[in-house]
Amino acid sequence: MKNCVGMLLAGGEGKRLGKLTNNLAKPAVHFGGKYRIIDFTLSNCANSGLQTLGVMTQYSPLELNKHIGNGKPWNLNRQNTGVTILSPYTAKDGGDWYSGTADAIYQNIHFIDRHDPEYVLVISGDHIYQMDYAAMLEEHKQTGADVTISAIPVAWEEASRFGILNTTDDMRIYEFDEKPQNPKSNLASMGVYIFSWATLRSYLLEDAENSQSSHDFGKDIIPSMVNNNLRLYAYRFEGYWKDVGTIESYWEANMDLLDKDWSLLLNNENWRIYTNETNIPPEYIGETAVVKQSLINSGCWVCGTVDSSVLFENVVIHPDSMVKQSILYPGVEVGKNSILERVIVMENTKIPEGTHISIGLTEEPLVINQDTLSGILALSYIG
Ligand code: ADQ
Ligand code: ADP
Repeated sequence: MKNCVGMLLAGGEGKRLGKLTNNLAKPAVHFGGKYRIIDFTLSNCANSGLQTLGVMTQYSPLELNKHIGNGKPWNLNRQNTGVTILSPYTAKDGGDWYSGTADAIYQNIHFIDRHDPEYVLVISGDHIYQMDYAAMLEEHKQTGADVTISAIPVAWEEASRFGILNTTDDMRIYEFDEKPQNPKSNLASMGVYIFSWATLRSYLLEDAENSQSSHDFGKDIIPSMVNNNLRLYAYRFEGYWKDVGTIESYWEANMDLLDKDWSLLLNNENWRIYTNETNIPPEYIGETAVVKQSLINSGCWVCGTVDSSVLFENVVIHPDSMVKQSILYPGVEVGKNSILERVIVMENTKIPEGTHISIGLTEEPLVINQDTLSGILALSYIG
């Protein structure tokens, strides 16, 4: 991966994640009991042997920047290379906001040029997956492609949320539709691209001059490359991949960690997911506790029932309460005799004794924080 620079897009607002992204960039949202969403992509970079990574932040970057720090957990704390946070203000003179994903790369052309790479890997900070980018680069070289796009089949009813590809038998892409209303295939772009830098560079310069363009990879750059008959190839990814763009898919991806039949393994020794570690005491499981099919992080104190749930650090579950199919962020406390089902409870929320909130399987899981709690209790979501 020496002649490849990674560019990680981590600046999207993530509106569809609603309350989870108030004051927080989507890639920094908590995930899986001890991680942030972006840890999966950062760990993929580390495990693939990537040495130079630029992270483009924009919307509410404070916590994200703090989390990434000097990149040590991901072995990206090297001198000269390693990880560099690229905020719009440090980019081009004057520092406009990034108007689209391609503009974010365009404004950082000087950063990429400094490393003079042959290839550029463009990735997103909001996907849950374990992927070896080095294997993809190998295929990019073998096919002699200008662009390689990682692709995976998705459920047909979800296909219009993605960029959809059509390929020949040898995986050459002859058609690309960004979020089509009537998809002609269910092979979706994962938003993971490897470009030959010289080609991408010239397209970015041209795109920047085009006032009709929205400066977006999916909407502008890729379609224009297909139109110009460049060599675009799809790289078929085999494995777990999820775009956690909505509350429902975010909740599902957390639940997938609890299902032993899924192929997303946090205890895969060959593909560790790294994060910033904190130093807190072990969890305590009391004698009245019943815990099954759950992830329980350090510092938790459990005396009630926890079933099919994800508990981040320092969560307290008082006796005679039940938490099911839920995600509890750090420092949440659930009072006695409470029932929580299919909810996401945000940091340090105190659920009072005797609370009953059950969200049905057909409804979107409910996000609760201290500010919205009293309103929710007044409405009493009793299932
Ligand atoms: P979307 O998921 O809609 O589609 P988009 O909103 O463009 O992708 O965001 C991609 C990534 O870039 C996200 O990680 C986001 O945070 C980040 N980002 C967005 N705007 C940014 C900006 N101005 N500055 C910095 N970062 C920014 C894309 C592709 C589809 C593909 C899906 C797969 O366009 O073709 O199918 O990803 O999820
Ligand atoms: P279903 O059986 O519900 O139709 P799909 O295989 O179509 O399931 O995928 C449903 C969701 O799971 C999609 O969002 C997809 O991205 C994700 N997914 C795809 N491959 C895997 C996998 N190997 N393990 C877990 N989830 C996956």
